[in-house]
Amino acid sequence: MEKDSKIYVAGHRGLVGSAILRRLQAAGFTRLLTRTRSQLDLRDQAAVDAFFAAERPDYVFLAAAKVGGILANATYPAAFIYDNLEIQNHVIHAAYRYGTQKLLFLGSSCIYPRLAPQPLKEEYLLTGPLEETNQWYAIAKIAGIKMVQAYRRQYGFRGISLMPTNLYGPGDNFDLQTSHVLPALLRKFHEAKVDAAPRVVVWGTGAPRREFLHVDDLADAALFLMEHYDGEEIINVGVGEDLTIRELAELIKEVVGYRGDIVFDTSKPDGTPRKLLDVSRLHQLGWRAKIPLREGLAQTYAWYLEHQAEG
Ligand code: GFB
Repeated sequence: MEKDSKIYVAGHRGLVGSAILRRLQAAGFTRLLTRTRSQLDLRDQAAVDAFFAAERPDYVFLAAAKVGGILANATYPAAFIYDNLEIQNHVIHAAYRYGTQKLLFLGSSCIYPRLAPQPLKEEYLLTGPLEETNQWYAIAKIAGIKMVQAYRRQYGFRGISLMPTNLYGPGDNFDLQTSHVLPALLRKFHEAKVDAAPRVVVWGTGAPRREFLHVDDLADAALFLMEHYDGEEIINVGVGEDLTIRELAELIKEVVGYRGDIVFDTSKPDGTPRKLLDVSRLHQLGWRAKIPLREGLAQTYAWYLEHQAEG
């Protein structure tokens, strides 16, 4: 990418898109294209087509998606499958049609079979049944991966797909009904501390294991791979280490400085027992995550404290 290449970041107000935008700005890219949802609804094919015809971006980071935690995924299956299929179909097809040189698509670690061996290697895709709670989202993301591969095979279109593990960081969704576990727990422990509440309720058994990557690391990996990787195979992006939800809760309790108890609500789903990514392919390509979880948590908590009034 040249510093004056025209680069479209789709979804620039989300957790991932905003981090990619910050990373590109820091690297000195000057022609960054963005559109808010009210300016351009990516579920509207004609509008996406008109945007690409007028702007003809050289590079596209496709970070626009409908995302949410375990409860949101299970509650809104239609929205998760429809919105994501629409957004990615329109953007990938328009990028191909209007001469985009390269596109980066973002999947998710939930595309892998629920009970696949750990750590999850890229080749485990489509080797078994998916996790029930987020299968709708996963199917849409798998369709996106296959679409990118199909356009490369048939048209020589240079699309690449990254599979990030669970992400967190500044700009995350802290709504307790729709968020992922990490921002939810930061908020719950913070509010319990402020209210001097005796306990914090954590969903599920606490036994599932998750891997967490700071979104600034993901953005750095996205820029690195856009510049240094051009292949059909998907690439996992993670840290290569995980912890239980119980351990995460204890760590967040410590970072927030809460002194009460932790209780588990086992009427809530656990989801996939474990999804640790195998990151050997990423390491071979020359990239590694840098932000340790405790440091990332402290920084995200500070961000939350500064911005909670806006939410
Ligand atoms: O982050 P999370 O919502 O999604 O939940 P997944 C992870 C684990 O944390 C589950 C537990 O076992 C939850 O039951 N958990 C405990 C909580 N307390 C809470 C809480 O207060 N809020 C939430 N949200 N969880 C997502 C998928 O799965 O992973 C998406 O739904 C996406 O599709 C994302 O792929 C990466 O990790 O289970």
